[in-house]
Amino acid sequence: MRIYFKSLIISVCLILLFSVLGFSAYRERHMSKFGLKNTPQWQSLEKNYREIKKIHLRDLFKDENRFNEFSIRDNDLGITFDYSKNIINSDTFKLLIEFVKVAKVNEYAKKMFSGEKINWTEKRAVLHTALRNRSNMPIYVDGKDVMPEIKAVLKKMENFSNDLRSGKWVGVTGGKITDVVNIGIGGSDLGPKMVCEALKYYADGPNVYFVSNIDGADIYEVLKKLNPENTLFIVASKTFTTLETITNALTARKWLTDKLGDKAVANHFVALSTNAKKVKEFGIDENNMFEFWDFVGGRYSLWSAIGLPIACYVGFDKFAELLDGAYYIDQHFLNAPYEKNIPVIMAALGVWYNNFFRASSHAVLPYSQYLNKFPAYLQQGDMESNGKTINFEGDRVNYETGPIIWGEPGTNGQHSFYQLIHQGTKFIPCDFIGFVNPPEKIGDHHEKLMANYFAQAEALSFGLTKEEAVENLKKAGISPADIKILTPHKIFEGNKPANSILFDELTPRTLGALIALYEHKIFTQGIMWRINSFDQWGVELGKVLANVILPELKGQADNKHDNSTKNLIKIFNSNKK
Ligand code: G6Q
Repeated sequence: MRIYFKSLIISVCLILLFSVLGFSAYRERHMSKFGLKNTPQWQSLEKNYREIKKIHLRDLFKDENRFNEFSIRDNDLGITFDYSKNIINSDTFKLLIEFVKVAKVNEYAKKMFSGEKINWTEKRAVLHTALRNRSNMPIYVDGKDVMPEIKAVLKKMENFSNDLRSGKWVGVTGGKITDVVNIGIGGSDLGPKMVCEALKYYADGPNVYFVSNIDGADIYEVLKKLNPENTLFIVASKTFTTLETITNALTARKWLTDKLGDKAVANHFVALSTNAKKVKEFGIDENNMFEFWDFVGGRYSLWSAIGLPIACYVGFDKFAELLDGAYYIDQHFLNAPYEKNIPVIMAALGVWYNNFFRASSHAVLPYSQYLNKFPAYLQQGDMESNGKTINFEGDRVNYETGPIIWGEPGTNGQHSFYQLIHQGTKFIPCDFIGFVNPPEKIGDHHEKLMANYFAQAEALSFGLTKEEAVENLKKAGISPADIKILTPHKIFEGNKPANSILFDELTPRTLGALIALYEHKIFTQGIMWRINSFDQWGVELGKVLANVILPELKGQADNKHDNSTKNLIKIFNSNKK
């Protein structure tokens, strides 16, 4: 009887144990059903957060091995990624990697790279990676290998940019094209604009200007500098229906044809688009159209025909090097183990601060004037991708998703908003981006710049204690009475996290790699948050309402709105000259 009772107890215990284990495995497999926050990974991270938030980076750095443990060096690319100045210990790191694993980031990445329609709300594949596929591997969408078309457009871009730069392609009056104006907005503007600025040092082609805003001031200020005989317009629009772009393109066409006649359009206009019909209707010959495809999202399109202004500005070889750099990171992202995978680690740390420390923003601080447009570019890349509230199952998430991305190049930011990062009440993780060797070398500018790059991350992490502040004031000969008043203001709490991304050089290849690192960071976070990073329905409503209001501003329709909008429109209309 006793033996029977004992085995009964053991069996009950075993059943309980297996059902708990089985249940947690089931729960991992069905994250959505239970909600991310109820997964064991989330709960373990929450527990780790409660412990680690009491520990200062000063204490974590008592471990001399910390840099070795939390940094990655890749000699082939010439990049060092130091993430040791993050508020994590080995346990946190393991748990974060565990979270990436159960989110199945690599599985989803493979789906993206192989052309599966992971952008399910638009029923589209997401294949910006195919545009920089430097291997001979075919990539299929709906059973068709897309690589031959991609290669053909790259060849066409190469021929065109060579002809333009060499003077073989001339204006209607035989003049060399000295100025190129890219007319596009959003993804058809920010990427190529950022890259042209970043590679300015290498520029040896025509001047390149970017017009995006529907505000007439944008195109007016560009056109007034130019001579139509030497100007080429690139109309960049995936849909070729975007109000801003078409309005600017029509203004440009009028400016050109008023001076050079209708025939001039053939030599002075090219189009980058997926919409051949609309391009034709606009009056641009199909031969002068550079195609791209539905599987290229706007904000991921600089690798496609949308990169034509880059090829014109720095030459096609440099554009190809940009693709090489991105391809290098694609392979790293697909193949490196999560523990050594830079974009995965960047993403996991971002989730750590966003969801556990409740950081609502993330600063991107390039210590390179050439990268001055990088934060603005990344604002679209990140915020349009991960500014979502609906998860894979169509439910509203009950956790935070994409943070606010912002930043300015160092050291300019130091003389403006760094005060708040150091001593304000907001918790802001920062990415410091720097280069060991700048393209230009002028005196000791670079050492001075980089001294600030290293100093700022150090100051944010370690701060200045009360004792150190008092000591400094004493050394400066401040009176005891004033020391008492000043001390609280002189303390830097520190414990503000920073990633340091340090490339050996700024070249087209490393720039391509940098952009791809952030693209894959964004992708990884989207998967971890279980949202679609590749649609952008949130930009639609405002466009629809603007179309309703436009005729009201022209006196062609009645002003029927809420009390505020109605009165604002009334004031606009009655004060219009
Ligand atoms: C990006 C968006 C958006 C788009 C612009 C311009 O991912 O889709 O920024 O790039 O609205 O669109 P068109 O290229 O179609 O003019």
